[in-house]
Amino acid sequence: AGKRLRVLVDMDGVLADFEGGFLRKYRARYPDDPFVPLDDRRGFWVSSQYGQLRSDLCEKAISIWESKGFFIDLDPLPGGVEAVKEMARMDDTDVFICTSPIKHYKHCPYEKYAWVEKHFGPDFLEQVILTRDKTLIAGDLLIDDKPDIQGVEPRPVWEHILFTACHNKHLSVGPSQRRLLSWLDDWRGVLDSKRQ
Ligand code: DGP
Repeated sequence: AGKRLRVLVDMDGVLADFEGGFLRKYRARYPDDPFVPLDDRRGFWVSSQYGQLRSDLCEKAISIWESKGFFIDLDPLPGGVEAVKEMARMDDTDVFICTSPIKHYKHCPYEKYAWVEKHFGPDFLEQVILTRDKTLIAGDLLIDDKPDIQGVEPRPVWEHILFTACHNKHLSVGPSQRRLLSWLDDWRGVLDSKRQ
């Protein structure tokens, strides 16, 4: 019998459709301004690409996710909630939702908890980790759509599995970096590969 497997799952871009929710609310609020179609998204930071499109669009983009209701209204990405619930039921497996709140804290942290309660139920709030530095969190796997996950710990203990998103799908990553293309991909195989 091996030790328990600990899986850390990111929220925005992995469980919750941040990019889709952003684009929908941005276009509703700024219908006369240009936007970046999801197929044209490049780079993790939405505000950087909007700022490159036109300098005033950086702060308009930021205004969207700083608004009340942005995070709670995000739709679940296909299969994600079901996959995490299944992981949580697996023998010898602990799963945590590991997410970085934005620094505008008025709505985001509250709504992240509310989103987990809405889609997973109140008992699952026990599994939520809010941190701006994921390198400090110990786990066997971190499933996350951000290509470069850095912090004060130079040697995080997890293996980062890059979850494919519109902003990272064209990135060529090193041969050692594994990807999950979506929740239809073989996430069970990835977990099994880390079990002793
Ligand atoms: P995480 O996915 O846990 O690494 O959290 C990153 C958060 O930052 C998530 O809520 C998405 C959000 N985000 C995306 N683009 C930008 C941006 O350009 N600026 C800021 N401040 N946050 C962004």
